[in-house]
Amino acid sequence: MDEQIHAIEKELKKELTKERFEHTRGVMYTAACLAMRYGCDMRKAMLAGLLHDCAKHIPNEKKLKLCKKNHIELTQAELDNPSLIHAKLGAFLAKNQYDIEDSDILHAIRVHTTGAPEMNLLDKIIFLADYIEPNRNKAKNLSIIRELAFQDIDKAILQNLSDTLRYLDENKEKGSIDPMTLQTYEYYKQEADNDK
Ligand code: DGI
Ligand code: FE
Ligand code: FE
Repeated sequence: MDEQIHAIEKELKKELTKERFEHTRGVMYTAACLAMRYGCDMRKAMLAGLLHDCAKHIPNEKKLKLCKKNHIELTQAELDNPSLIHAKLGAFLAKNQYDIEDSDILHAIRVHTTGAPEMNLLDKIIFLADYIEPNRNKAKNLSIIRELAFQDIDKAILQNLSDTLRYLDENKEKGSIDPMTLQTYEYYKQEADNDK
């Protein structure tokens, strides 16, 4: 195994819960498979997958403090739902704690929770791998999205987003919908309609 990947794995194993660490490895290998399928840089996909949730274990209060200290600007949606912050803060830590300089990897980590309109291939791969990795078992339509992910990545992204929006609508205790999640859905819906 690549030395850098191995060293980061070792460090993350100490920081994350067993479940989160297993999820992280699941995302890393699922992202590698999607990178093979779609001709993306496999190593970048693995590093982004490995580090995408590196800020997840930090308590919300500390997340807010770290953002303030490091001048990381937060949106109203992130202030209202601090669990969303792990994406932006994760990109910061990937750079400053795990020495990742590649801007594509950092961007994929940054947008992995809400997605974003016009995601690049690596962004899409991490967004989807996070949703479909083998340890996931709760979401609706998982087997359909898993199959779709390897057939038509944009269709899989659209189904993922539409299911997430429905889930948030039906489970209000999970917090309000970030306008970015909605914007991402609308962008990929429009793209799909344009292709019809
Ligand atoms: O960090 P993970 O659990 O591996 O996955 P993630 O970063 O995609 O976060 C998943 C959670 O984020 C899931 O419970 C849905 C939630 N989420 C996604 N978009 C939004 C959202 N939560 C809120 N409140 N608003 C959103 O727009
Ligand atoms: Fe996450
Ligand atoms: Fe995740």
